[in-house]
Amino acid sequence: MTSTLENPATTAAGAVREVGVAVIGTGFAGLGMAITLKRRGDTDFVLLERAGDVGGTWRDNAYPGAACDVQSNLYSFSFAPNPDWPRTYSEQPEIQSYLRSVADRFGVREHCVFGAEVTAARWDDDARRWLVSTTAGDYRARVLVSAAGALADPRLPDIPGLDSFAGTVVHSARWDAGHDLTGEQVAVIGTGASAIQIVPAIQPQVAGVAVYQRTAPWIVPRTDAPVPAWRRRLYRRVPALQKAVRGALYGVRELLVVGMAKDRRFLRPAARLARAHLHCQVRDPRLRAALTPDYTIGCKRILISNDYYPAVSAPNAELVTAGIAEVRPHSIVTRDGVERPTDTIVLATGFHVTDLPIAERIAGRDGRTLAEVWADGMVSNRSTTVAGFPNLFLLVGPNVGVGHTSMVYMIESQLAYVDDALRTMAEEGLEVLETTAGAQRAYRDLIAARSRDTVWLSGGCSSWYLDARGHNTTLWPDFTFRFRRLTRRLDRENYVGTPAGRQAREEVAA
Ligand code: N01
Repeated sequence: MTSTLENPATTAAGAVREVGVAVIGTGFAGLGMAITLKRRGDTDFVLLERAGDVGGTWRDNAYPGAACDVQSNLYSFSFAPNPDWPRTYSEQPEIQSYLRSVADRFGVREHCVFGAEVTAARWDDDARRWLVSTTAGDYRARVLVSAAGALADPRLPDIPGLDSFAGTVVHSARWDAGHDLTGEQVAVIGTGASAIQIVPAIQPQVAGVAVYQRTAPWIVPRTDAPVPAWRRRLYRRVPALQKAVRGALYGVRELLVVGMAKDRRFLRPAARLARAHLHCQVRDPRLRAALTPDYTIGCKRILISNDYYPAVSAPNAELVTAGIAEVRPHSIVTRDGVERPTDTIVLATGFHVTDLPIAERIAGRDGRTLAEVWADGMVSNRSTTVAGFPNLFLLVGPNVGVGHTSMVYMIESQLAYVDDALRTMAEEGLEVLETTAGAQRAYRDLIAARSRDTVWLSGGCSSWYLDARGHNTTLWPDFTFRFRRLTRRLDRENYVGTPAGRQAREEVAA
């Protein structure tokens, strides 16, 4: 594909722009896809971004205390190491600025159309193109890549009376930086990865913070530290050293898979560490009991923090475990009848993951949306393609999530797969490439078999990793290097390809 695209500005009203590849989103996945395309010499593509800047999840999650709980040396693109990470675990502003600098360095920004929310995408079987409608105009694309992310759309809890609340309600992923919490009575609902970062960040500032906990999380110490200037210099002079550190971090984290997916006994040291951490940081036995998890470690994401337990133990903090009965205009009432005056409610209640909103907007060959096809659970071939949805690639799709290591590693594995699919299409002169239902069934069976003995299914918790039927449709249930091996090359035998000018039906029958 060669480019005729000089300026991917908003299309004129009514005009439909022709592009080779339309990519939805500009987070790690979208940017990575753009860079992969450029490396192929392909510049005929657009990145459709609903917001006004690149960054995706890391742009949107700008709540106080937002930081990554995977070391930055690992949580970054392998092809764009950053010797200047200021800390072992970076905070949101550094990660966002890294993504912006990657976009600039690789010339991705000129392909971005900002303010372009994809409202619908439909495969036109006659034209063999994706028709993509956005709030900034319409596109016709040969290939559609959804890099919309799994942690993109906030999940709001269904709590009686929440709509009647007269104060401020804010979700962790839609933080209002202009709202000053100083001196307020704040309610934080949820105790996941986001909440345990928000609570210590706001506790010193507010008059009072009530943390509404439904399930106590497992928390281990955060071994964070500033990266000294000499080490940054060393990384700059000897990039191989930073690469080696990255490799070591990857290897150590991968050991967790043994405990989570193979043999539960290997999780015991992590559980002991978490219990000792709680014991050291919380002296009050009643509070400690309330903070003690009642399920196997690893069933939900293992959290890392040194300041969450001290924050909930502070005199102006309260851990509320009674369960929320209702929200009133100026208070929250728990099931034990206690009413707590509240000025601001922080919803740290997670995201739509097993019911991705983007899936409701992408319709395949027979007109059904991904959401409809996935009504009984998300299925795919190699987490990336779906039967009935030709020339569509999903990044951060079903069963590609990881709780123990860097998501960027998984994204790069998928990028190699998409790259090989595009190469195959070009080499074989294929206009259409579609995976088979059989390949999808085989992949679903592989996921089910490898998930069977994992802590996510039998660890005694409910988590966003599982769908409404209790199936693992989000996590990759094995070592991540096995996913990389599986996606290194396109499994050509699992695809039907249609050359330009040939009838698709003939090909499928052949
Ligand atoms: O969301 P979550 P999150 N009433 O879904 C509770 C990534 N991340 O935004 O456990 C009361 O994990 C819910 O309770 P329960 C990371 O992958 C990464 O914190 O279901 N409570 C839970 O406590 C993470 O896994 C970083 O019983 C309600 C919380 O809300 C993912 O994002 C940082 C409720 C939701 O937890 C999501 O994390 C932050 C209700 N009606 C996030 N509904 C890094 O550092 C929900 N809850 C990389």
